[in-house]
Amino acid sequence: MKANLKFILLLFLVSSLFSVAQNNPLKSYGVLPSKDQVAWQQMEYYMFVHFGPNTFTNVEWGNGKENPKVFNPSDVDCRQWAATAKAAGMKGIIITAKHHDGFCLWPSKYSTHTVRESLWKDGKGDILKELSDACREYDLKFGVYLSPWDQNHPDYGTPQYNEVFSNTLDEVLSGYGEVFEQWFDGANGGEGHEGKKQVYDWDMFHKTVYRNQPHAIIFSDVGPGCRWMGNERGVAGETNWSTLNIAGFTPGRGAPPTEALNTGQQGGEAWVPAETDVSIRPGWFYSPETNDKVKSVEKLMDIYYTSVGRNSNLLLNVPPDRRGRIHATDSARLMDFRRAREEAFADNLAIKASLKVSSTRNDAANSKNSFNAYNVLDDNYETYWTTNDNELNPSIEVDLKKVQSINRLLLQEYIPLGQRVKSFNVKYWDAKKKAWADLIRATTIGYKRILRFPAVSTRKLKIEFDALACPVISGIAIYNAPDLDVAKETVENKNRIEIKDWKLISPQSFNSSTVSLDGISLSIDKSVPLIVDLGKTIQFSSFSYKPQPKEQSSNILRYNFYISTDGKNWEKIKDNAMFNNIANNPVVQHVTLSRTVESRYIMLEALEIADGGYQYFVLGFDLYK
Ligand code: FUL
Repeated sequence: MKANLKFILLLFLVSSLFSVAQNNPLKSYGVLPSKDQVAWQQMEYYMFVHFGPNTFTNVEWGNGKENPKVFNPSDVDCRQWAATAKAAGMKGIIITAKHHDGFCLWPSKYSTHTVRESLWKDGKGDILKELSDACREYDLKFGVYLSPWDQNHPDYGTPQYNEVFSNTLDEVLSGYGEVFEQWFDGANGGEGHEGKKQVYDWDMFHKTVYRNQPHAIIFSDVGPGCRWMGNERGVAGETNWSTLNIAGFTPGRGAPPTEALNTGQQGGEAWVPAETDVSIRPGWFYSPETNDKVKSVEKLMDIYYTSVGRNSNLLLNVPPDRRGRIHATDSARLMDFRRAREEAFADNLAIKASLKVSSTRNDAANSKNSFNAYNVLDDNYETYWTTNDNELNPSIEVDLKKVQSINRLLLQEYIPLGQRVKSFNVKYWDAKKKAWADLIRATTIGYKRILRFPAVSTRKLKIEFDALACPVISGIAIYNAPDLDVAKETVENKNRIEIKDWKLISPQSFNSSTVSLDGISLSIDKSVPLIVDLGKTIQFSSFSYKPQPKEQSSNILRYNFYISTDGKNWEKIKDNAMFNNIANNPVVQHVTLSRTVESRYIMLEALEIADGGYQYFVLGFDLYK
């Protein structure tokens, strides 16, 4: 009888505990990612490939009038691209199927500016076919970039173009197997001057994508799948919410402010996570002039921390050369980059740590509790530690069991339940003072956050969270990574001409004696041209203009460039030319002239400023043999 009673009591206890758990299910918080968005976020790192006529013409934006015959790679090998991406640790490849010049890398029936009209394979080739096959072979996902802005198509600027673009999408998305991401570039250099203006039918484009590829992630400034994070330098916001307000905004000129794109918005109405697109070279397309400017492994590691380490995927552009192969320098750099990542994250010093938490959901004492703190140390993203609903400021102590030198902390939230952590404090145990000392304070975690800090020797770390809903932490790891110096990015160009006795003729008030021409720092009224007396007659075939390195700022977008032997009679060498993509990617602009010229005076005349304003910056000017 007594035994029976005990049994009944036990049963009662177990079932009431069970019902506590049942009555206290962990609820999601705010807007949530779709399953496809979670799977996409877990890809973390994949390749961008810019390839097309620009590969052969040394320009960043073709104008659609180029002869399609310029596209004539001697030795295309998409399997080499895929093998390189695979060996680099990437999960997929996105190709510029059609850039702003309208040139299609497949024989589209909706265009007359395609590989079919080129000399490559006698017009019988199809890059999309070769690349999608290679991606399947190497188990990589395949994605496509299609620029809505099209400088070649005769219908551009009319309502018919929307049909054309939708048909083009349909053709690409139905012809080459599964597409994981559809990239819609918002860039449009054609509307500020005499260019044609197109009102895009985004609704129709999205329907076409989803009809063909229901699982595709649509990239644009405002998603809906993922968003541009506001610059092409590889630097996502330190605060980075995957949520954003998108109502009333469009890709391109109607996009939210770049600041909002960079950091996302707490409580934003849609889940639109950040993707960081950046090129391994200064430009997006291959140019022999950038063979010595491939980003260093230190720089790539830095970008890794400011992209994947800041809750963003990394889309790294590696442009094939004129053979149609990834250049040896780029591919060697990718392998070094992979090794550097492996080295940095080889040894998780927390793997055998003991943990102490301020609380655990339901029952901290129960080691079988499915919200147990030790879930943060297993390798399983699906398991996590969390607290009761009302505990928004819990903490976790990680005891490494012996003193270690540490300089990296990796944290992951379980995003299928929403992005919850607003900020967190990291402290380390100061053994001498026998007290916790402040190490770092940071905002937002999201899918993945990696913090870098100067190495400290300690046995214990404590993380204190401040969350919008009880934090759901899926992973914590601690490392001691080799510290790499971010090497200088610019390499001296051998053809640069040293100009010593130059004089600034305009603007007049500037005293040019103290600085060199390649290091001037001028802010000039749009109406005032930059005129330089080079001191003697110089022969040159290209020049470079160094803008302010900030997106959408006061830099020259359109210009005229003149030469003169007497400073009075001028010959126009560049007429209404454009520093392509300077608004989004304000790197040094290198302009090759159509011939070698001889001149004593030069004049750069600004016609349009990137931010639409009335002043422009010149931070350097150079001439090259
Ligand atoms: C920009 C474009 O204008 C560039 O040419 C490049 O394709 C980059 C990825 O997006 O907006």
